[in-house]
Amino acid sequence: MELVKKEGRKVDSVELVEKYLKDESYKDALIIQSGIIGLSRQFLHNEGFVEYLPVIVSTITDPLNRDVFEAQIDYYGHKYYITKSMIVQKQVGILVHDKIFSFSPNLRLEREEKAQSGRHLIDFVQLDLEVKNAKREDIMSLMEDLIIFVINNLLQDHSELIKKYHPGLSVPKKPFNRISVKEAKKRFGDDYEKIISEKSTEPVWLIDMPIEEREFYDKQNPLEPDTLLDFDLIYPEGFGEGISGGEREYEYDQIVKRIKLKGNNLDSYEDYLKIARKGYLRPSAGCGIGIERFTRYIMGLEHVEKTRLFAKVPGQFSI
Ligand code: ASN
Repeated sequence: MELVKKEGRKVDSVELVEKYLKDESYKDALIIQSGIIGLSRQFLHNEGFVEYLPVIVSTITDPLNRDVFEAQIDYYGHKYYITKSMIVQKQVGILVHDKIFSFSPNLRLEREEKAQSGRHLIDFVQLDLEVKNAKREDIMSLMEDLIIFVINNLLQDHSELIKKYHPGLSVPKKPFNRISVKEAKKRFGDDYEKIISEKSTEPVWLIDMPIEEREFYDKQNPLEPDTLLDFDLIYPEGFGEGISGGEREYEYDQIVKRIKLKGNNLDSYEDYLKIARKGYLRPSAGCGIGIERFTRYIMGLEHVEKTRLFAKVPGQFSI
């Protein structure tokens, strides 16, 4: 990894505290966020899910295949990676319980340019869930129900507060519209994700990502082998991507083929590949919904930084 010569901006800790005390939107966003967490948990418990505690360090984590810096810790002569997502642990978790979720803190050391996107933090939490033997349709439908349940309840319990920040927010209608990446590129060009988000007034599913654009664990579509059986959810009104997920690869040969296709080194996945080689992995599907982004969308805030205390914006250093 190349060295970063430029120094990131250090945020003054006292100024930060003063900002939290002066700007009421932090306090208000945290009330909504607390509601999102409680309602999502209630919804998933009602659906028969078991909550797992998050895994923070592991010998293996999501490769992500994006331009982020590696975060690793040397410990007794071995390397621990800081979790970028719990995808691998979820695939093992569903062998123990069929339906699982976790509020999983993820560290992704994004480039500082990402600070401008309005939706990137290097340290964030996703509600990550996985279901054994599920298809992507099942997870998309489940997430539609979860979003509708959460927004419906929040609009009832905190209508004045939400109206103050996001007066146009309404409960989305099921089923959400969907569009394939191929179709989206044809209609809107390379900037399709941004355009779809800005043009929409309801959330939209973006499906069938090109195989080379996503990680090895999202399942290749056998009927259309250049695409995956996966999905993203795009929030309306320009709030951008908020969920990603899909069906999973679980067969050893296919996983190896997919890791090689991404040009990744098989050795780094040995702990995972050993489990796959033994034939333990099972079909599953799942996804993750970013808690800060969900809060930002509901509150209609300009930047995710406003949705939590101690937010870590790419390129900045703070308490
Ligand atoms: N949580 C995502 C999923 O389940 C993976 C990710 O965060 N990269 O597909």
